[in-house]
Amino acid sequence: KPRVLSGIQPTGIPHIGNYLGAIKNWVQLQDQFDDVLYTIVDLHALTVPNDPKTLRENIYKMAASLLACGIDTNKSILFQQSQVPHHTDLAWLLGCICTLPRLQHLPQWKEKSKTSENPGIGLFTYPILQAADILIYRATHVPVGEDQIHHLELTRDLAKIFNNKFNFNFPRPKDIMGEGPRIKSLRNPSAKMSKSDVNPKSRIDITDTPDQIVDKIGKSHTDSMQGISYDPESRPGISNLLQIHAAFTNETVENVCEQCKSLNKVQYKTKLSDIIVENLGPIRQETKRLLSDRHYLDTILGKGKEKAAIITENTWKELQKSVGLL
Ligand code: AQP
Repeated sequence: KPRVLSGIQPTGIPHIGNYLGAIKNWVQLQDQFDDVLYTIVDLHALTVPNDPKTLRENIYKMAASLLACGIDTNKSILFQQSQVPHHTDLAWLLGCICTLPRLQHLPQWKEKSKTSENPGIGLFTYPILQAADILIYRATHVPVGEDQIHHLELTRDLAKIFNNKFNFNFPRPKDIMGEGPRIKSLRNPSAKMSKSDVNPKSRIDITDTPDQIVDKIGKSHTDSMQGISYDPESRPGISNLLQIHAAFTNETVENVCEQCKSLNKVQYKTKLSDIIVENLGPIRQETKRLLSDRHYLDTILGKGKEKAAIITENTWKELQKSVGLL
């Protein structure tokens, strides 16, 4: 039976890259599948230095943001990863069958270990925990960004090795690539838009005010060429803005270009700012409203945890029997 699972790190308010590249797609998947789980992966957020107070706050911020964007707990299960203990239990079992070179070759590790000072073991092994997040639910479909494809491949490999070794029956999870584009930083269009970018002007958060949106789009990095055209190679800045535009209005980039070809860059940036302000307005207000009701958020996450935990309990029992612990 198909089951969808995906996760997002509570490392701050989601930006429009997270929204257009992942969350918008998650909202649609709730109507396409009967069995859908979304998890706030707080244990993954611990792989980089974290202040406890900020993390606690970020978990609420992420829960409120996801609900405001349209995640509906009548259609999907929304829960906090750390509150369901068998994710880490399974991660241990998978870690015991995963070889060192398999992790060392992952492109994200190669990249992240270069930029982090003294990276912890958690940053190295987190793809194993990610595999456990998926396999403990026997999820069959995982919406992922292209940066996560290698980790899903690892998940499939570990499932296969585990199944062969212990005569188990993990399914082979498929990736469903979201249709959303990869949104680039507004300050450096060769880098992706990221929550952890030190420059807040590089991204638009889903709770940014109209003034902030106008300011960030107005100051976004473009080029000295005339007019509006789509060419990610030679015009990465303006092409990024066109992608954001098309994703918000559910049009093709070609269509958007056609409509805007007579505008100059200042006029185009004003038009795009208006579109973003209009689309994010209700999300900003709803996130703010939900954040002022912590009791409600606790209730939602509490119920999600209960539902998720029930699913994992049987699998964990079977796993223990298979490996000889029970
Ligand atoms: N720039 C982006 N464009 C499109 N999609 C994006 N995603 C992230 N950045 C972009 C997608 O959002 C989902 C959740 O991502 P995450 O928060 O779990 O981790 P991330 O990919 O590492 O996102 P950030 O914003 O860069 O966070 P930090 O800075 O904390 O690492 C994923 O599906 C991701 O593909």
